[in-house]
Amino acid sequence: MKCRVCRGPAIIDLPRHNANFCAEHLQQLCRRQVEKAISDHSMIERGQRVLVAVSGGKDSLALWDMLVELGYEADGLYIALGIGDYSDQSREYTERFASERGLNLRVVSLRDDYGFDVPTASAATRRVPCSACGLTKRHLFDSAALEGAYDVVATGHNLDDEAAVLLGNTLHWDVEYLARQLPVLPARPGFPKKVKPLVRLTERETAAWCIVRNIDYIVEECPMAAGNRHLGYKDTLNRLEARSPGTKASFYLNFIERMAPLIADQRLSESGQLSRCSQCGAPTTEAVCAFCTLVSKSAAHAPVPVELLSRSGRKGKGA
Ligand code: Q46
Ligand code: ZN
Ligand code: ZN
Repeated sequence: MKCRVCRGPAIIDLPRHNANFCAEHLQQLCRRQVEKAISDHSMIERGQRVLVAVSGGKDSLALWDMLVELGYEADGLYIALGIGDYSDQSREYTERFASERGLNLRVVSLRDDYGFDVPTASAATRRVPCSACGLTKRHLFDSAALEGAYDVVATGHNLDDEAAVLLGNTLHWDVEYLARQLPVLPARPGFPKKVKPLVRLTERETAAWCIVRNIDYIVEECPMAAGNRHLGYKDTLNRLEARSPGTKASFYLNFIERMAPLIADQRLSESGQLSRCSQCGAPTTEAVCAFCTLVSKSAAHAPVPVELLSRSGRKGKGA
């Protein structure tokens, strides 16, 4: 097996590119795909400060590594969600990555800083765990970005994630969600700009990046994700991809290029009438925002062990 570029020994075959690559040219390919995503969608300008949402998994650590390598000023934010051993280990991987590279990492602990964790919030609010978790993460990333005067929040959603969400939205013809499924969300009053620079890379490619770059990451998935629909869509797409390499990329990237512009006017109005939360100042349609409501219910609830809830998670990444 020879590298397509240098004809040296290859370490990975990528059927969607109909080629094999050595470690050096795999990195070149990944860098080019990320640079293309950033420039095609005007994600980050030179000199802007980026806050990377890091979870300790391969995608977010690869993203942080690539952004720094590409010369962006990128700090990390890790949220300790209190999901048992999974959270403890993912925090260790994240902290080790940051300290070995001398990068700035901010850690927010739901239990220490807000008096609750995701399993308890799920029980206290009767939301599925990923809903309570997603709401919490969105709020904390938004507020940390605004407080720290970051220009952009970057998340590690990859091609597999986005294609799976697209498949779900398409199967339900959820036009409003389809119209919003873009790799960039512009800043709005009270909300930072959000970008997904890995949308042109598969998870196999981000995992390979981590291996060749000596990045140790948590391999286990969040226990709350087990059996969710998102994983089912990924599995379906993987089977299509195995039969016809390139299907996943063409499904998602052609949607973004050809279809999304045609349905752009179906986007839900997100500006609406927003006031400020009386407790935290975040934009909200109510007197108190959904996050502050969740905090007050969850912090008053007795802690719920993760084992009680780990089978009820419904949604993975994208929450
Ligand atoms: S961490 Fe949170 Fe994910 Fe776990 S509880 Fe769900 S949303 S699956 S990316
Ligand atoms: Zn090569
Ligand atoms: Zn609030």
